[in-house]
Formats: sequence, structure tokens, C-alpha cells
Amino acid sequence: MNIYFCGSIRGGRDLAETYEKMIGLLGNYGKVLTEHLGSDEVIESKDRVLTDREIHDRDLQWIVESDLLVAEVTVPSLGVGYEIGRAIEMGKPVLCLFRSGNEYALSAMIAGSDRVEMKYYQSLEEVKDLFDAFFSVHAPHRTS
Ligand code: 6IA
Repeated sequence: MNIYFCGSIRGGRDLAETYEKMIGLLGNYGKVLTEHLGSDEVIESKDRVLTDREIHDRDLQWIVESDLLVAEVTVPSLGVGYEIGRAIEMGKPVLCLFRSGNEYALSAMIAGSDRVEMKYYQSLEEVKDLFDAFFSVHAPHRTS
């Protein structure tokens, strides 16, 4: 099971720690292709040497290779929105998570899409339950 996790980079790193924790949880269900998203150091060291074109093409190829996509959508990010749209067009299951009770407003293009599973959370405990529910439908026979 290949999992593509999305979280804001140039859109803002306010929730970087949350991304890191979500990536840790997702590791229980499969291989997270975008493990670097939780760590500023890794993004800086690995991706500074890549051009924007190389980052775009590599990430898109990873979406192709993924079985599904999980996006943390609280901090607005053009890249995350773009990835969600591309994954939908490829027919991949998409889970979007928005942390309730903060200063950010969720785009109607995500909140209003019937092609994403839109979920709201406040704690990581809730996120665990949301992952269990999502993966029990989309990866019912997983072994890890
Ligand atoms: O528009 P954003 O930068 O917030 O888009 C973030 C999303 O696009 C993430 O879900 C990533 O999958 C993807 N993405 C954007 N930039 C990168 C990147 N390097 N490395 C990997 N994935 C990326 C940017 C490095 C730079 C800040 C030094």
C-alpha cells in the first residue's frame, strides 16, 4: 500500500508537527512516499537541490504510484489543492483532514467536492479513528 500524504510547504509550515505525527500514524497502514513533509530539515536538504520542475514531476509520479492520497488541508496551499485535483482525476481515493477551530478557512472547492472524503478533527486521537475508518474501506486486506 503506497500512501501519498500532502501538507503545505510554501503555503506555510504552521502545522508541520501535525504532519509529522500524521505521517507516523500512516506508517501503520503502508508506505508513505512523502515522509519528508513532516521535517523542515529534510525538505531543505533534499529539495533545495531539485528544480521546481523536478519536484513537480517527481511528486506527480509518486501520486501515480500511490494507492490513495491523504491531505491535511488546514493551512491553505496551492500545491496541496493541485495534488488533490490530480489524484481525483486519476480516480484515487482521497481523504482530506481539516483541523476545526483555527483561523483558517477551507476552500469551497475542497469542502464542496463529492470526490473527496472530507473530515474535521481536533485531536490526533480523532485522526487515528478517521484513518482506521478510511483504510478499512480502501485497504481492508492490509497486512501491516
Ligand atoms: O504549494 P506548497 O508548496 O504548499 O505545496 C505543498 C505540496 O506540494 C506538498 O503536499 C508536496 O507534496 C508538494 N511539494 C511542494 N513543494 C515541494 C517540495 N519542495 N518537495 C516536495 N514536495 C513538494 C519545496 C522545497 C523548497 C521549499 C526548498
